[in-house]
Amino acid sequence: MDENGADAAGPAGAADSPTDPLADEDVFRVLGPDGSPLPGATVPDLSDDEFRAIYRDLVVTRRFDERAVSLQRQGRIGTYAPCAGQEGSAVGSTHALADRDLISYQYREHGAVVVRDLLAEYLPYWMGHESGTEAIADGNVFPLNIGIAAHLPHAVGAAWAFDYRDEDRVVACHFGDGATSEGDFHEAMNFAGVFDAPTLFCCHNNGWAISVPETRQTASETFAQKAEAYGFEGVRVDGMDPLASYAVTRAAAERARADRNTDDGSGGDGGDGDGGQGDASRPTLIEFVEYRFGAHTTADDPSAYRDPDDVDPWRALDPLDRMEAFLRETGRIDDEGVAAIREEADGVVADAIDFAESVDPDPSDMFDYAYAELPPEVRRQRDELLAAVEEHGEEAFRREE
Ligand SMILES: Cc1ncc(C[n+]2csc(CCOP(=O)(O)OP(=O)(O)O)c2C)c(N)n1
Repeated sequence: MDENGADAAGPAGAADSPTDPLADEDVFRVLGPDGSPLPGATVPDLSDDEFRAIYRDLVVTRRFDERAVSLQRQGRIGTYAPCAGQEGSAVGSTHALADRDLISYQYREHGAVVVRDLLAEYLPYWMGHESGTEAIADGNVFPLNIGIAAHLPHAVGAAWAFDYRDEDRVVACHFGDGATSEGDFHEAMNFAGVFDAPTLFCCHNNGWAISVPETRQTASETFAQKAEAYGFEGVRVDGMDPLASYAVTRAAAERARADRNTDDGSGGDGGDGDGGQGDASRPTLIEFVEYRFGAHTTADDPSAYRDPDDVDPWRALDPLDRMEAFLRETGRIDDEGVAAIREEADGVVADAIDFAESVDPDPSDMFDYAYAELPPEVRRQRDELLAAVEEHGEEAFRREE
């Protein structure tokens, strides 16, 4: 068996991988596979421009993803985590938030950064520049997190702080199904449930944690049901349906805001219109059921652990195709509109790449962000580096092309 869990008999876990995306009836959907609203489904009450903005952000995210993989192959960025297939949940859910709400994500939800219009500022991160994580803070996005589930307690802490300070803000914390096997997930969920921290736990069940299929990740029937143990609601939604992702996140954010700012005499009603007499603020666990079309990262080869044919039924649910079909069918976009958005996306991504490649890295950056005050040993290392740069010149420390 190799390090990906595959053996000579074929991809390990292939039989366990989810192959029928529509089999589970408890998954909330607005759009059918062809982009038509399902019978009886409530389409979110958005303006034509808002619907088109969701589509535009999906297209920008897909374009970014294609270019990022290509940049990595050319050696122009480091290892990258592709998101194709998963744009609907990141984009749809972020559109459902207020700009003041905080996003804490894992490493694959690039669509959230696109919605916050921070692509150019963010891309330098993938080139190894610390400025890429610093800049997105201005758009209320925490730096991405490679340590699986390690950001969940921090996200809940931030949410609890918003509550403590009577700030009308919620936190959307994104992570994969693999994160649910970490202690941090359970500690964060428990704390949020006990202390009403206004947190949206956004679990992206993309079928895999690298080579581990979801059926080997948990013996629970669903990831959403784990919320029950912590005393709050868990919902399953089609993460490849941007409108369903929007609707579920919107409802969860309203639940998290409920009856906030009411015990300080401010008269706020948390936006639920009941003068503050409504239900208590509650967190929600949202399980986005979706699929990763490509590799885990540019360092991974998924053919080692899954049958490439398994992807096909999920490609039929492509979030971009469904959103485009919905817009066309409802007369909100035509060929010209689609072409204009694609052209705009090409430009936005090209500009982001130009910007990122123009960033002049400062080697001392690597010491600047972990500590408010540098511990003596780290300060000594920084001073040593700066002295060496002074003596030998910066060029001596740059990688040879
Ligand atoms: C604490 C920790 N353990 C192991 C890893 C190695 N690792 C990187 S990504 C990954 C899989 C994560 O899968 P999942 O949470 O489902 O998210 P996905 O990559 O599928 O989006 C693992 C185990 C890590 N980064 N952090």
